[in-house]
Amino acid sequence: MRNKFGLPFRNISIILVLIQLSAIFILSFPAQASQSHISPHSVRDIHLFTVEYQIQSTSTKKEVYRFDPGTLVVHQGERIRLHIHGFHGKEHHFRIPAFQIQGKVKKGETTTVTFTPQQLGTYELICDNHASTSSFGPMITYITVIPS
Ligand SMILES: [Cu+2]
Repeated sequence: MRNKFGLPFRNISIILVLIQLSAIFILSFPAQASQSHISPHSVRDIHLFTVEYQIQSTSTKKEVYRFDPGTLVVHQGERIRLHIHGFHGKEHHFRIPAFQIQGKVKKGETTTVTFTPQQLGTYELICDNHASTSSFGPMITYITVIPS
């Protein structure tokens, strides 16, 4: 027996069953409910690079060391794993005084530090070797903590 589409009724029954099974399958995996985009167990990896800029002309030669990027935005209570990659400059001794962090990164190496900012505000990650313009800096990244 065939319907007006020329399909046997048995085939339509099979299609209907497949549609029902698909719906059951899809509904059995609800979308992850997420009130906040910050999971207490997750860690966000951020990569920072030590770079050097130079200009040279017949009359002048200047260079400056920088962290790239120079601004980071993180959330309050967010676990951050900061990887600082040494590209340019032999060695950089850095500090994040607000988070009681200090360390050094050497050329060709990566130094990783972790922290979980609790207070809103903007904090400095500064290189002591290149802290000001007189020492080929300032080599500073500003870490801004915003509400989660
Ligand atoms: Cu430096």
